[in-house]
Amino acid sequence: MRQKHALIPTLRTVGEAEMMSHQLLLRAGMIRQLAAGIYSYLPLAQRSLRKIEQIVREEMDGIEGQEVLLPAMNPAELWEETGRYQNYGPELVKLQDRHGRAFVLGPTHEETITDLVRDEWSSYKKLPLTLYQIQTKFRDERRPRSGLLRGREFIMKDAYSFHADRDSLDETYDKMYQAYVNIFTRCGLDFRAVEADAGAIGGKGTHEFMVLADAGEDTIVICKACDYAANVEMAEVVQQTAKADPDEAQMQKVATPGSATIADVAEFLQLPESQTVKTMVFLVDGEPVMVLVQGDHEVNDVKVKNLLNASVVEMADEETIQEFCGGPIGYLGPVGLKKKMKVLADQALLAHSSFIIGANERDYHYVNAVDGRDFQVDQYADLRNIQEGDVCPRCGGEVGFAKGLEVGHIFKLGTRYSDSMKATFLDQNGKTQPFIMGCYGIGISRVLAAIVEQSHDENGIIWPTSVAPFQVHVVAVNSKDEEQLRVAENLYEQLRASGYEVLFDDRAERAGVKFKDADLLGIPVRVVVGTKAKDGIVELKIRRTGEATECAPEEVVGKVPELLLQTDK
Ligand code: 9G3
Repeated sequence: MRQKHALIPTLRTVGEAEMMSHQLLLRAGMIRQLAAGIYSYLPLAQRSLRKIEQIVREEMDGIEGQEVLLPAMNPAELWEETGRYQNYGPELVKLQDRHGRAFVLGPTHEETITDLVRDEWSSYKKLPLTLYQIQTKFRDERRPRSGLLRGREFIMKDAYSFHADRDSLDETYDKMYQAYVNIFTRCGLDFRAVEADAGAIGGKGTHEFMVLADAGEDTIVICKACDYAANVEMAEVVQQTAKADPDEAQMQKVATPGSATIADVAEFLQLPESQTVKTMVFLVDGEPVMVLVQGDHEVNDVKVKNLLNASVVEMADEETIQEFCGGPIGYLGPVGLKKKMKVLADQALLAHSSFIIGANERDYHYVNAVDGRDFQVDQYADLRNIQEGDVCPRCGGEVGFAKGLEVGHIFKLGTRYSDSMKATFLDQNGKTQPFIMGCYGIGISRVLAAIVEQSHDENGIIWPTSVAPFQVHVVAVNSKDEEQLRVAENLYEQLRASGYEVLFDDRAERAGVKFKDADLLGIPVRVVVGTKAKDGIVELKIRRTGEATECAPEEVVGKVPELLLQTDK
């Protein structure tokens, strides 16, 4: 492509964009905002998007995925069958056609794909079936921000699989997991597959694929020694210290005036917070439950929910606390409860020979309270949030926190949609069964931004060769100089004849502008044709490392493969 007529409107600065990927995609003339959260993809972005999509297609086809393209306009009736027309708020884009019929612009396509399959596919002999599409999704985010990272219109690859039984779903899920690892690796991303909490979408088993980037909205736990990663709420804590022998000393009630927080109590008693106990009371499916954790730890309510197999866990209200504990928040404990309630304790408290806990009375705590003597803990379990420095549940290495940017999410759906939509097949006994389903998403436009987020320097984007808009950037430094332009033109034609994708800066711009733009666009290999061209010398530069070498124009084509390899080291 010749830059003289190429729509690549580069900018030196942009206004409000704070996310690096947002800034650089705008400055490199790759995207332009049409409306909040709604972007046009200019030629360079379109070229990279198509490469990302091609990688996705190869990996989906590689696991027997069949590409379809579903409508963006979906009849509201389909979404009423699953109850999602009513459930989703303003984020769901609704419209009417000219006859006044209600439609939605698809934010995802579980309903649409299930409707297609229920009409067309009904024998176990034809399962499993994996369909996928690459399509524009609509989600009317209240606060779209960060460019392509949270848009209202974005490109998603969404795949859906249909199975006769769970084993078949598990098999496809594992293949999809591996395909995602391949896709994000081929895109040059540093990512982690994170076990996530099934959450609202239902079904057991779900993984998020997180790109490590400070721009990430999620906090994930990663091991510094192995590739373990998990959401904070899912990360398992490994109990380190052994159980302590109970303290012989008698429990004592001590006045702790105005010490309603862990910090106050620890300071008043001149002890570290790790020697105090934090008491929380939850309503677990309506039932009060007391949870004890070490003073410097945080209760993980998802772990409480999963331990008790509950569906709703919330903080207990004041009156429930008064009714069951008899004292105010800040002075709660398991000793002398007015009404019995289940008492859970985090496993870290097994290492305490006695507890310092609230006395269920304002301005009083107990010290030397011993479990089994002065109160009863019903169950010890892993109930706290993992912290920096805890050990990796998989390899024992040290874990740390990182910001993650979600680029993919895979789910085992089960029959959540096939039940509500009566999408069934005949099993081998001729019995009607609901399809067992999986769904698998990748944010294609989000991947583009994530790559830029992870791969740039102060001068601009540094494209991995697999998704770069072009492979080679030929720059004629002074396009008014006959000799330079001729040498550059020849190189442009030779490289293209050899099958490379070449961007040719033939503009009548000053050298400084050309070099700044070349750094900004981040094409992996640059051929600079400058004043030395008359001596038969051109410069080869690797954008990622800045490494530059000189050679004769006729040597350039032979050197490109090695330079591209150097880029992706
Ligand atoms: C909606 C709206 C927004 C939504 C959804 C539905 C997110 C919704 C979750 C998914 C699950 C998977 C298939 C590909 C992978 C992800 N935001 N989700 O269902 F109506 Cl307005 O999209 N779908």
